[in-house]
Amino acid sequence: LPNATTTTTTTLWNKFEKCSDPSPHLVGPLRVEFSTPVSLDTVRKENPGLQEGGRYKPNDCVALQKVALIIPFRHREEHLKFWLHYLHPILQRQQLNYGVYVINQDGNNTFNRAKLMNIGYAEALKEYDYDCFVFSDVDIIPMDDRNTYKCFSQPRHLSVSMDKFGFKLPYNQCFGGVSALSKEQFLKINGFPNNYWGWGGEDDDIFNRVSSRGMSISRPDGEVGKCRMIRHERDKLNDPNPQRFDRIQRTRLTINTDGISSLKYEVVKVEKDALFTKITVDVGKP
Ligand code: UDH
Repeated sequence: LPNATTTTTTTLWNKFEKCSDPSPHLVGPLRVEFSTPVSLDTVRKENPGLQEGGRYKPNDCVALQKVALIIPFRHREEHLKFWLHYLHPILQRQQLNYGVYVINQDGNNTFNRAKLMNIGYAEALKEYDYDCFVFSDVDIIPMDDRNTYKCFSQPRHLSVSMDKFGFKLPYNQCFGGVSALSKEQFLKINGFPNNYWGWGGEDDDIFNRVSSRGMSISRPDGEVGKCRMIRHERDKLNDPNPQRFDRIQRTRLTINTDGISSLKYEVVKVEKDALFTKITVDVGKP
């Protein structure tokens, strides 16, 4: 056969084949810095292969997982631009079928990170049959694309060696920052708690949920798991929650009644950008 015909046949064939694991497009360690601001327009131009709403799937093979990326959000526009600038190319090299959901808390009540993540799970599933959910703070960027933003046989903690903690895990039960749960794992723990208002504790409650349902935490090694956090001051309306210490003692008593099964909220607005779907929600107040 002439070469051209052979190539065409191979391409058509691969289109219906599963993508290989790991992706052949990974490059390893990445330069990550936040000194030069990026504009959304630049990031849009850098990522011509996206579908409206920040959706992507590889066009030469079938992605191994359908991943919804959920970002709890309010007033962090500058951080979001860096996140999109760095993450879109990484996620495409990882050959994921993915969508980016920015869950924006409306109004001026106390921030509720875990509830926003529950809402992201529910809203993403209304749009597409995702099988994996990656929950990411807007200000954390991975420094190695081998840290695949997908799900594993156990709930995954991805931001394991952060610059702000000297590239070490601050404590063994740590599950904050960036995590990944399959739909099945998420439902097994009844999702996340809805009643942690303000900063802190909700990530430890999620850890307790995972271990009380007999699961363990999967993590990349400390090299692959390196990430940078964008430095920032404490946000308004997200002061440390004084109830957090009591609440995390009671996870086993609250897990069945408080979670995705009891989630209540109102969607205020849905906006589709080329780079993300922004869902503004009323989460209520404490
Ligand atoms: N978030 C927002 N808006 C807010 C609060 C939180 O978008 O007003 C989201 C955002 O995705 C953020 C995540 O929730 O990445 C976690 O909140 P955080 O960044 O406040 O938590 P972290 O523990 O920082 O990273 C705590 C404040 C540190 C102050 C240090 C002052 N030098």
